Amino acid sequence: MSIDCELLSLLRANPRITVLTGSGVSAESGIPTFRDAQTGLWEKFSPEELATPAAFLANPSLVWRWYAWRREIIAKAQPNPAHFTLARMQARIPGFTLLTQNVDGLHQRAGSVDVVEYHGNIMRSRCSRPGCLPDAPCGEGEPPPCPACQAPLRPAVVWFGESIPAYAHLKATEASEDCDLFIAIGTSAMVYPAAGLAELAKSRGARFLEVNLDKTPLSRLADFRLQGPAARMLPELEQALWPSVETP
Ligand code: BV8
Repeated sequence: MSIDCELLSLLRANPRITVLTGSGVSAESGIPTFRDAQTGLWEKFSPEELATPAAFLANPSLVWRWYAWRREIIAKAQPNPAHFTLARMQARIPGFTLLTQNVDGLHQRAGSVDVVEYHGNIMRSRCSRPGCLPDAPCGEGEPPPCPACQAPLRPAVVWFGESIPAYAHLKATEASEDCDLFIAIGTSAMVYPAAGLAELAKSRGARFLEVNLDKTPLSRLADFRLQGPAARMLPELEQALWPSVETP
């Protein structure tokens, strides 16, 4: 794969880089993307139907079991070369911020630090009563009761119709406003406000690289595109940048 030499010179000029990942980065770890049809028991539901406060209110047990099914898949998954490459890039580039829409925690397991989890983390649970426990241990039950107030626990993710946690929103906005290069990897750019971050970066003068299997609504904004699987594209980008680096 030949990489745009303008992109390589930009990457070599110690730029401030903000990366936004979506479920396409975890696809090669065996975690279904949101666009992939759900399988088995869950094939008759769409994620948008289940990942909402209304769905949880109406049928907490169904929603809890959907998340338990996803947690099981994630617990068995391993980070893939895309995750590891991003962790190495973060270690080598001082002004590197990683934002993720993914809730699987694979970036952290690959060694990335200070990951901004824009939509939370599926492996953590919190009390469904606002202001109660923000992080609670899971006991028995589908869903288990909060150990503090007995209200149902819920996964610590951001559902459709819920606001982005203030800290994540602030960090992501700042990192998108103040970067030289914004990189969107494995996201269909369908969900807002995450999908608006690339446009925000561009409006502040950043260049934009999109890494994806296909085109997306963001492709028209891209200064550079790497079309292909992230687990191959990112290691190849790393090799072109730093030929000596040993990628396992
Ligand atoms: C908000 C956590 C303000 C949960 C997720 C009506 C009422 C309220 C809000 C709205 C509304 N209508 C619209 C909205 C806004 C709404 C929204 O955007 N809806 C969409 C459906 C139109 N957004 C919200 O509600 C957000 N909050 O607006 O707050 C507010 C508050 C109250 C009232 C009004 C407004 C909150 C959204 C957060 C939802 N939570 N996740 C959980 O996981 O269960 S979203 C979830 O879906 C993911 O986190 C991610 O963000 C999204 C999936 O997108 P992708 O990651 O991009 O994945 P996808 O499968 O789509 O695409 C994969 C891509 O990878 C593809 O492009 C594919 O080509 C590529 N790919 C595949 N394999 C590879 C690859 N690329 C490279 N390599 C590969 N191997």
